[in-house]
Amino acid sequence: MTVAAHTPIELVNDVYATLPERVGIGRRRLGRSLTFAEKVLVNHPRDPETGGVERGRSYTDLDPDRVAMQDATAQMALLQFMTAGLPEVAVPSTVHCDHLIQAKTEGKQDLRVAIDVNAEVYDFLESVSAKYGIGFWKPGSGIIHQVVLEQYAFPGGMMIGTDSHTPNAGGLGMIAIGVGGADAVDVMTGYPFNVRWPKLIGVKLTGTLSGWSAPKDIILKVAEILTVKGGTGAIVEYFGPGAESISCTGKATICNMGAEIGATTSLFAYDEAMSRYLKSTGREAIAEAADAAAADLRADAEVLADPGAYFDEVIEIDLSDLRPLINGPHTPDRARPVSELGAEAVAEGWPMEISAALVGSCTNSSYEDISRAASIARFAVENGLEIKTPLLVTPGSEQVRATIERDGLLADLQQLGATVLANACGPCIGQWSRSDVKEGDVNVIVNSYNRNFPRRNDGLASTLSFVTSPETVMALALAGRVDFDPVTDTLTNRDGDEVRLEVPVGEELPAKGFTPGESGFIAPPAHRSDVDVRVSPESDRLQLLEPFAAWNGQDFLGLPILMKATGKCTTDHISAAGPWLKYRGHLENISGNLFIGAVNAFTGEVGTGKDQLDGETKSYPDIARHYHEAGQPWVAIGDENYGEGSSREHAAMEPRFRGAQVVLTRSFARIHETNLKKQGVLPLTFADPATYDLIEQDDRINVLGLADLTPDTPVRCQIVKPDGTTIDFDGNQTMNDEQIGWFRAGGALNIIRARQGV
Ligand code: MIC
Ligand code: SF4
Repeated sequence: MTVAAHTPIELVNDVYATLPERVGIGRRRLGRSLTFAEKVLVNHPRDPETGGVERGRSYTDLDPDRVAMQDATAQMALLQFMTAGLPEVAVPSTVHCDHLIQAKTEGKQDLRVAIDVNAEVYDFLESVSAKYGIGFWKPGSGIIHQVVLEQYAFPGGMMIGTDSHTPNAGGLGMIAIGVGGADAVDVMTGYPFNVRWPKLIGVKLTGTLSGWSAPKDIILKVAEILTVKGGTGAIVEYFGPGAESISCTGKATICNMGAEIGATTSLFAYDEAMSRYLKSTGREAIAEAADAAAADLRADAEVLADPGAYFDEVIEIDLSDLRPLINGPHTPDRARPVSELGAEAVAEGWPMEISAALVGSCTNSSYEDISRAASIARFAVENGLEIKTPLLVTPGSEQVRATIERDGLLADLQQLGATVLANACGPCIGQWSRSDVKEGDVNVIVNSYNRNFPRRNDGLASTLSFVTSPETVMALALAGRVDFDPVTDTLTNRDGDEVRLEVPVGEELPAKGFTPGESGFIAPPAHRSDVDVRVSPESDRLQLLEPFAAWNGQDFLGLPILMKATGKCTTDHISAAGPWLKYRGHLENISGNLFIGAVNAFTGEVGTGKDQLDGETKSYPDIARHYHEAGQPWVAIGDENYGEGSSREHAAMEPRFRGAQVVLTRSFARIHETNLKKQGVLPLTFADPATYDLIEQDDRINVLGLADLTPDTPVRCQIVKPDGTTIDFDGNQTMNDEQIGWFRAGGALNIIRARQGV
């Protein structure tokens, strides 16, 4: 298999060749017309006649067309793939180096430093990609989701990616699902991707955006309506006349942030905007093929006429009424109109001044986004306005960077004083070396990113992060304060005049087409058997994996509670990013961050708890290491939507490595629950959520009847109080037969290894 810098037209044609027939089968099996998401799904099962199609219930085996991985998750994914004993990947796959570049000075300099500091990891990823036939995108080539949108996504395709924002490709009509590395290993080894057939949420868009409102405001509104767990187990399908008024990259922004509501993925049907984007990015042949297949690249007319009969839930948003929104702090679903932020800041005691404004991330770094931001910069310079806070801009890809440089948009931003960072994640994932504030300094930042959990951007819990559109970030950077509404308020310029900002204008696509910039793609060599993959045993950044032990057939008795979290416990709380990203290829070292952000439900402290073996208060990673060394298995307890956010499987592998056998919560985020299952940890939810409150620090937990585990049946559990009294309760589990097999084998990888005879 050849892996190129773009999806070959042959692959697209193969997908379209089966589409009409499979859509017919889908209609017959479901006995009705289909939504667009359903058409893509029914075109990708391993067996179209027998795979389950019962929403929210049956599991089905799918065959994605592609796999994409970013550097921070690819390390663990490929370390696992290496143990499976295959000569090459079974599906076209790519690795993208974007997360490990720290923002400190400016793009070029920061990139040079990153290439030096991360040399060992980049060498590993490049050599392992070469060895197994994977396409490799060098650091500097861009953020995975922008590169995928520009090169690999296509309408009606299906892909998985080891990053939660993989659904960005839904902006180009693809079912793109964020997964943990172990899921990617399944697909790369030729096994299907097994998921529960999703529920469907329809979002009908009417009207058109105008003024300061942007595509970002649509998803900020959807997040407000559905909350951070409202999309769990569902695909969000956008449709309606308003959908067609949004550019392809604007659609991608909306789909990208569907991760923030827990959705399996989000997507739009194929339309003119997508065709324009495909052509502008050099993929005329794909646009033509999509035009020919167009009837099956959108929902059936009956669905559009009566969506309530086809979707589990329908939300309607009139874009003409949508006002600019800003969400945060600490959670992406806390929304209010920009015009109301000032009053809320007074009520909450948040600072009025903004300490930094940031435009970019995989969510909002397209040509259109930057051109709208640059139009504000031009207006500001022409009218004697200045930024009142540092402004940092990250282009989404080298192609976007080179094009905005050629078109003078970078110069517009720089003239206003913006610092242009590398084409990478940077401050979106804590890769931000910031010296102007320190821990404890309560400060406000505004950005066009997607997540705003505590410590997310600069590692400081005292930073309050607000998420909004790039144009609103620009306006707030010029005001330097949160109590500014660009629609109604004015700014004072250098001459003392009051100036009202003009409504931003953007260009959907560059009039002169895109220029690719410096090529960042390395194709795998044709002869790969002699490629050497280097992992030094002395390395503190990479470590070969040892298989986890299989289940010993016994019930779990007397498990101490290593950690009981209260409130939000995202993957950032479980396995922090920022400085810890450097250990993403070394399971033992990264386990030093286990639960350091979790809020202890017994004490309210962050990152510390009681070691039940010696009674001392310690950091969670120290307790976990102690239990591990003492051979003491344990349980972790979580609240609602435990494991929200990232796809990083480290948040499941670290507990597993340190001896977690069960994680008991009020509810789980989808990717994290699967990651736990994949690694052989039992994820259970309290059948009665009130049971959570009965668990005290010195209690132990019994998990019984494990030999009789059967799909979807509750597991009998007990709280054992220090005086020996017990409280019985049920733990619900959502495993099918295959997943119960993973539990018994000590993780899914052990099954793959056994099948391969390794
Ligand atoms: C994120 O946005 O949280 C990340 C960093 O991209 C993660 C992946 C990771 O932790 O490496 C994600 O979204 O899955
Ligand atoms: Fe990178 Fe941020 Fe996008 Fe995650 S959300 S892929 S860290 S830019």
